[in-house]
Parts: sequence; C-alpha cells; structure tokens
Amino acid sequence: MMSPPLSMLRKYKLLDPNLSEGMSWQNVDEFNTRQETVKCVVVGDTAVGKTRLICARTCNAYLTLPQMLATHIPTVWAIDQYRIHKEVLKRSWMIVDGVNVSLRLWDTFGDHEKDRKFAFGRSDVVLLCFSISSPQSFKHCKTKWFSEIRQYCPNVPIVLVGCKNDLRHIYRDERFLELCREKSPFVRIIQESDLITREQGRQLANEIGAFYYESSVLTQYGVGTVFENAVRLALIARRQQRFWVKSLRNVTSPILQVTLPTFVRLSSMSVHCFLRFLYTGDLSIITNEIKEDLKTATNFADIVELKVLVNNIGKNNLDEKHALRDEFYKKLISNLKKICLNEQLFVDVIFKVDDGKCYAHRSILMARCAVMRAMFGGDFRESTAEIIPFPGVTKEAFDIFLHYLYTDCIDENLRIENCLPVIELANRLCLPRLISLVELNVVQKLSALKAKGISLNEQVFKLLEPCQVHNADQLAEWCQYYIIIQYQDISLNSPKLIRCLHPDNQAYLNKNRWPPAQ
Ligand SMILES: Nc1nc2c(ncn2[C@@H]2O[C@H](COP(=O)(O)OP(=O)(O)OP(=O)(O)O)[C@@H](O)[C@H]2O)c(=O)[nH]1
Ligand SMILES: [Mg+2]
Repeated sequence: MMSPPLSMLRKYKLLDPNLSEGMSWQNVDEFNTRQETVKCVVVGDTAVGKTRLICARTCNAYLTLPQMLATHIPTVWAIDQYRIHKEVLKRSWMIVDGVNVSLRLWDTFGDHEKDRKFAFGRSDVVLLCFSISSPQSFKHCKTKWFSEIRQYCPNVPIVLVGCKNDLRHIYRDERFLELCREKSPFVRIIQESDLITREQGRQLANEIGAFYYESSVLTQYGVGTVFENAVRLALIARRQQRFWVKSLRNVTSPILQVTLPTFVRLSSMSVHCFLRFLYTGDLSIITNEIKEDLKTATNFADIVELKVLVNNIGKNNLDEKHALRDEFYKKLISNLKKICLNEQLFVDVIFKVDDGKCYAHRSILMARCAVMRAMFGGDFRESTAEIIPFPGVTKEAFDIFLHYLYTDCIDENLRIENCLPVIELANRLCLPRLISLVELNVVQKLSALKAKGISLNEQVFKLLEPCQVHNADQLAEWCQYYIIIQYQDISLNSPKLIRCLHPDNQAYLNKNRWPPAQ
C-alpha cells in the first residue's frame, strides 16, 4: 500500500508528539489504526464540469479563465488512475474527522451509457453534478440521473453539486463576455434567468434525499468542501454496516456550506470593524458611512448582539450597549471553551508537562500572557516548535491555567488540595489576576467548610508558607488570620503544626494570637 503524504504525517505528529522526525512510513502505519478507501463516482450531463472538478482535487489544477475556456481536459478518469500515477495516489489521502481516507474519484462521460455501469460498481458515494448556468443539466439531475443512480446503487448516498459557481458573479462581466465571444461567436451568453439559485439546488437535493453544495474550479470555492462532505456521507454509511469500527465513531454529519461571496463587496474598513468586534466586542469606532456594509456582514454572521448594536449606531443608550456587549462576551467565552478547550480544534502547540500533554493555541496564549508572548514572539526555539517541554508542572495545573487564559474564569476542577501548583504556575508566568482568582475561589471554599464547623487546621498550615513564597498574599493572610483565631486550640491539640513553620511565622502568630496570651 502507498504511504500517506507528508502533510498527513505532520498532522499525526501534532496529534502524537511521540512520533519523531526520523520515523518511517511503516511506523506511521503502526500508529495509525485504520485507513479507509472511499470510491466516489462523479456523474452528470456533458460539459457541466465533472472532469475539471476532479482534476482540481486530484491534480491541484489551478486555471485562469482564458486557460479554462481555451483548453479541454478529456474524460480519462473512467479507469482507475490511482494505480498508474503515484502523485495522484498521494493526493488521494485526506483526514476527515480523524479518519484516514484515500479518496478514489471515478470520472464518467456525460453521454456514454456503457462506461457508467462499470464505474458505478462498488461505489461509496455519488456526486451528481450540474452546471448552475445550465437549466437543462439541472433538470436532467431529476429526470435522468437520479433514476440511473438508484438503478445501479440503490443505497449509496448522493451529493448534488452545482458546478461553475463563479458564473453567478461573472456572467455579466465584460471580460468574461469578450472571452466567450473570442472562443466562438456561437457561444450562448448566459442570462440571469438561466442561473439556478441555491434555493432551487437545495430543494432538489431535499427531494432526492441528497446534500447540496456548490463549487467553482475557477475560484476554488467549495472544491474541498464537496469532497470532504462526500467522504463524510460515505463513512457514515459504512459505520451503519460496521458499527464496531472505533475510528468511524467521530465522523460528523455533512457540514452546511458557507456562502462567502457577500464579503467580496464590502469595504476593507467595514470588514476590519467587523473582525474587531468579533475579537474584542468593541464597536466604538464605527461610523455611519460603513453602517450599511456592516449590516451585510452582520446578516451573514447572524450575531444577535451585533445586529442590535449596528442598528443603534448614533444612539446614546449606553446601558443597553454595555449589556449587549457583556452578553456577547459571555457567548464568546463559552464558544472559546467549547471549540478550543473541549473540542481542541485548530491546536497549533502542545505542552509536554510532567504527567501528560496539553493542547493550546499560540495566538490566544500570546494575547493573554506576557511571558508566553515573549516566548513565542522572541528568537527562541519555542517560537516555531510544535511541542514544548514544560517540566515542573502537572497536567491538572496546566489545564486550569489554560482554562483561565481562554475564559478568564477558574476551572471547576480547582480544589483546595490542588490549588498550590496552580498558584506556583501563575506566579512563574507573572499572572497576578490568576493568583487572585484562585485565592478568591479557595477562600470561598475554606469559608464554606468553616461555616459547617469543619476543622481546617491541616489545610491552612499546608497552604500558608507556599502561598507566601508564590505571592498569594491574600490567601496567606486568610490562613494566618484563621490560625491566629484558633491559636489556643491548635497549640493545645496540634502544637507540631506550629513548630513546623518558619521561625518568623511562629513569632508573628504568637505575637498576634487572639485572644492574646495572658
Ligand atoms: N466558469 C467555469 N467554467 C468551468 C468550470 N468547470 C468547468 N468549466 C468549463 O466547462 C467545460 C467542460 O468541463 P468538463 O470538466 O470537461 O466537463 P465534463 O462534465 O467532464 O464533460 P464530459 O466529460 O463531456 O461529460 C470546461 O472546458 C470549462 O471551460 C468552473 O468551475 N467554472
Ligand atoms: Mg469530462
């Protein structure tokens, strides 16, 4: 079997830091539990763009509009190219929801019956293509292609693909029209009424039980999305038959396609304001001039708070604005927690601590912690390393530290017993706010126990001196106060606890004990 390409090996490395630079492909295969092969047949009317779409995925073919119009790629993919071209086989590898997949694409002729029967055999998913500028090809999806697919592949999932999505935007473009005229005086000019809308595409997909995506080989829009989600559908179907295969458990349902082109028409200033709001919740620099642009961006992003804020530009209702901003912050924090901490998406650095690994994101660490900013931004090995050894810290403490950086809150895993390593780490990384939040949390826990009449002698003596060493002064003072109040009882029943303290502490407590010595 052919080895996975380098980009995949890099992904393994990120997921498994034990994989060292010199490891061979065979080693990778040992680490890597299962590999799935997915056969995807591509059908549809002639000239809708099947072969171009396949080439965009398999050969990484980027073409300009004149090149595209001037050349023709013959439909050669009807035979299994993956056995002939090593490069093509290499590019067939992809990782979808953690599953290693070799995607085998089968091209077909839009007007050649025999060939397709052969191609449909043992397929895992079918791409049914039409051109969004050809109502005829769209109509045939239902009247001709769907029944043919079901005849040969009764249960195979179908992805309906609206090809040549770029024509939605360029069909009236002078340069495009000129190129078409140059190519042939008989080329039919596209009318707006020819264009199949997304809604029509989705509706047909619903009718035939398929998922709908659009793609353009010219802009590369949707090319990755189409194949990624086709693989998802194939793997989900496979999971239903092989429910015991562990590696398929995390495959998710196909993901909705994002409609980005609206952004193309926005001014850079309004996109800047929009991004600024996403990152900071701040809308103060917005002016009336960019209000309309921003409304477009807002409708696209569907953020309730931003919509209200944009409509309120110019009005002076500060309380309402602050309440909306706070609401946005809350959601932002909860999303950061979900996406970055729980799902660990887009991780780009791994910390190797004493008893495990912690996954993180450089940009967030740098934004929230000056020491991290210096470490990643400076001329150090860490600025480029994917794996950073971080000795002297437990995974539990480091995870609580990360939780604070991403959410500005204290993780519920913080307890009185494990607070010291967190305080020590916060002090090491110069994070006084983290120290204060830990102190507050621990004092609340200690106070609750004290209110229940539970003795805290053991805990406060364990906490006092380490807190003094690591600049947790509030907690240290709380412990001193507790000992001072309980001094008589402690000196009678556990005098050893006091004797173990530093002489300065012993002297201070003895001097301040309450009630004072008679
Ligand atoms: N504007 C635009 N044109 C495209 C796109 N993809 C394909 N085309 C044009 O459509 C022509 C036909 O594309 P093919 O990929 O060869 O069509 P096909 O579906 O494989 O056709 P058959 O092999 O005859 O079934 C190409 O020569 C391009 O000029 C696209 O994404 N955008
Ligand atoms: Mg073709």
